[in-house]
Formats: sequence, C-alpha cells, structure tokens
Amino acid sequence: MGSHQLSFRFEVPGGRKTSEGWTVTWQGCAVMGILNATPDSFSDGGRHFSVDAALASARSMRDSGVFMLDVGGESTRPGSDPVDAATELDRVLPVIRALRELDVLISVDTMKPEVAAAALKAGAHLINDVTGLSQPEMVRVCAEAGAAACIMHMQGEPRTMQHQPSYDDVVAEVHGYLRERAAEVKAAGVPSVLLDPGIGFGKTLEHNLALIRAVGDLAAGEDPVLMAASRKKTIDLIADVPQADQRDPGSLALHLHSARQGAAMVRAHAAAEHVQALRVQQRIEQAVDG
Ligand code: HH2
Repeated sequence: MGSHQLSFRFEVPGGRKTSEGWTVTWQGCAVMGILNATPDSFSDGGRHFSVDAALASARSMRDSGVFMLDVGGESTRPGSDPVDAATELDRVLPVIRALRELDVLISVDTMKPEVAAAALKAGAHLINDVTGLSQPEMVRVCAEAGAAACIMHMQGEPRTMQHQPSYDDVVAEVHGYLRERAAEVKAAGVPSVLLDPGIGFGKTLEHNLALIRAVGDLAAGEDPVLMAASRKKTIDLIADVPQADQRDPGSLALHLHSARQGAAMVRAHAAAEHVQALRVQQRIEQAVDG
C-alpha cells in the first residue's frame, strides 16, 4: 500500500511541521467527500444548500473517516451554466467558515481565482480547479497562499465539452498534460498538487475507460492521483443506471479498481460507504503482503 503526501505553507489539520511548511501524509487511498453548496449539481444539488445542513453532512462524513471535504458552489456537469463570483462566494464562504470547527482538510472546487483567494482566507486548504489552474492568476493565488492544488484535465469547457471529444492517444495526451502542468505549477510556487484525469470532462466512454485502466501509470509518478468518477454518466453508459443517485455501486467498483492501481484519493458522494469499502480492500491487501 503506497504512501502519499501533500505539502502546504500553512498549518493544516493532521499536518506535521517541516522546515518548509506542513506536510500531510497518508497510506493507501483516502476519501474526498463531496459537499455541494449548489442548487443544481447533477446528483445532490440542493441537498446541502443551507449552512446547517452542510455542516451536519460534513460532520457525519468526517466521523466516518473522510480525509478531505470538497466544497463546491458551481456545478460543472455537462451543459451547466456558469455562475458569477459573487453568487459562488455567497454559497461557499459560510460553509467553509462553518467547517473550520471540524478540524478536517477543506478543498474548494472553483475555477475562479477571486473565489479561491477568498476561500483560502476563510480557511480552505486546497484549491480543486477543473481547468487545471489554466488562469495564471489561479496559480498566483495558490502560490502566494502556500495552498496545495488539484489539477484536472478537461478538453473544452463544461457547457460544450461532451459534444465531440477527440484525441489521438487519450492516455498519452492526458497524462502528458497533467505531468507538464504539475511541473509548471510547482515551479511557480504551488507547494504540492493532486493530479486528476478528469473522468467525463470532454471524454467519451472509451476515453474514460482507457484512463481508468491506465491510472496505475499516472500513479507511478511523483504526485498523488485523484480519481473522481462518483455517480458519473460513465456508470450509466456501462451499467444502464439513468438516475445519478443510484450509481454508488458502480462508483465504488470504479474507485476500488483505481485504489488498487495506486490512486491516492477518490472523490465521492457516498463518502462513508467508500471509507468502509476501502478499509476492507486495504486490509485484504495487507494480508497478501504478509
Ligand atoms: N467532477 C465534478 C466536480 N468537480 N473535481 C475534480 N477534481 N474532478 C472531477 O471529476 C470533478 C470535480 C462534477 O461536477 P458537478 O456537477 O459539480 O457535480 P459533483 O460535484 O456533484 O460531482
């Protein structure tokens, strides 16, 4: 079972102080629990739309062993409409402030540098940007704050990305992009990154399957890998489950496979169920290792 780490230049829950800042280290595959503060996310939109509800859900996820919570104020599902920064901030800031009392790692799912900057000031630790920190300002915000970042691959933009995805060699292109971007972003001062192949972001089913099968190659590199396929359309296309909130068994299968190949983290709606399943899988693997 692999060991993984993320570094920050400020104190984080569970962190250890080093000469350069704080480092969080973990074994095997951890769970990032999804906490959407949006009225329209594809599977749980509206459920956490009050701060009290978000906090209760977050506390329950933390108690079940979730490693990090990912707060989002803008849906990025295919076809979704963008929201402005003020609306996004109104949604995420009260939730981030409330989560601080839980002493758990907080990630913020945003594409906007101004939202990232305010979220980090309010107590978030990691910026999860589905555009791979494509705006230079986003790199600057993370670097200046000393926050870690998740770099995801996306072809196109959420509104139109599923119209006609096309690659010559999807695995080489996506892995190449992520490795290059990680090097650039770290050279610009971001202390550490998570890499995410971006399942469903400008990819057909075959593209997604190729990336899922190849996750071990990406995980063999120096940066930890996040897989985020929870309740996605890919599962419907494979197993015929049109309703998103019915896709947890398929999400678990896909994420357990990824964990076995070396993924360091999985992003999940059914977070407690993922913690349980990963604990069982990891225990079985320990026995094999002796
Ligand atoms: N997918 C969504 C959102 N954020 N972040 C990362 N790193 N990787 C992903 O694959 C990813 C992501 C999906 O979009 P959304 O409509 O916001 O739904 P939800 O947050 O419920 O998954």
